[in-house]
Amino acid sequence: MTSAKQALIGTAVVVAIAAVDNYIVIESEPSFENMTWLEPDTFLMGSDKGMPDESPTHEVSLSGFWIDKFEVSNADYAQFIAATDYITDSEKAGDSMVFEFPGEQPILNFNPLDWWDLVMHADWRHPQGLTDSIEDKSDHPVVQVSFADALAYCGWLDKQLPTEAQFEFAARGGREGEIYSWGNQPLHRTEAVSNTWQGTSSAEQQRQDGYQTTSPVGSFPPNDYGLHDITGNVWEWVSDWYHPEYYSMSSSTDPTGVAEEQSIDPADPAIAKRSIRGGSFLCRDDYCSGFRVSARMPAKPSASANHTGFRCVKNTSWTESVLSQLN
Ligand SMILES: [Ca+2]
Ligand SMILES: [Ca+2]
Repeated sequence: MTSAKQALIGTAVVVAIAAVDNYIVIESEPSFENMTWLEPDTFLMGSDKGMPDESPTHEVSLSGFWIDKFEVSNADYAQFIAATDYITDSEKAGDSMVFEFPGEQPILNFNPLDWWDLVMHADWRHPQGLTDSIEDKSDHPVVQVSFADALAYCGWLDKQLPTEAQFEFAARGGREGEIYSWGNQPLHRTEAVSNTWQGTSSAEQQRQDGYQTTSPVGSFPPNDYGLHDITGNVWEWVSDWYHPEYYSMSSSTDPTGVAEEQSIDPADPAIAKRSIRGGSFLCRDDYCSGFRVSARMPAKPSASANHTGFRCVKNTSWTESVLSQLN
């Protein structure tokens, strides 16, 4: 037996032992580095107490899948760009959406839509425009990436974007029927468990969780499945086309969303939208609350913004993934 195969079988043994738990992590296998295996399971998706598009609560069964423990970072995305010379959609367009913080005065009649600007030369290397850089943010989540930019990265690694069902199952971490990835305690009554918007001014929120915009991935505690920032920090692209009534018609087994031509956002019906999940540093208890595990948001797939990133999944069975390491 070659030493290489011995090493691989060693990895497989680690997998077999760890699989006794509901989720596992293979730290020593590059293909699955910083990924967690989630066993096939059935869960209650959605909420009857949230927004209308989160209802009805319904039972969904999922095959097992691997999911990234962290949001994809700038360092991760830089490796992809270096290997492929890929050009993102915002680089092609020459501009992208940036949230302009309103300063230190408390915000009255908070409406984030008032604060978004199309900024020249904002892209993944310059999340807020040319005055900004990722030079000291290599461990922050990549942002200013469109749906296609996210999909291209995952495809480069032979991975996929999660479905909405996979994302919500992962975000719940086994907490059936609960509101947040950490339980039912409202954000303002907990320690800083997630990078969100807290308070009524930029200065106030910085004092409370330490970050006005993105935080390095993994800065906050993981959920019960070992996933960091699965709520908060940045919104994350998922693979489903958005439909506000999808839960009334979705498959109960591995649902993947409606077809593109069926997608509709009632607020902007002319454009088919993808879904984003998990909320961002701009969400707070009384606005957006996208960090609720059942919260859904439509997003224009060609658009990018400085509050949206992603993570990948790998839709291969546990047995196949172990065998692939032995071949
Ligand atoms: Ca914050
Ligand atoms: Ca997130």
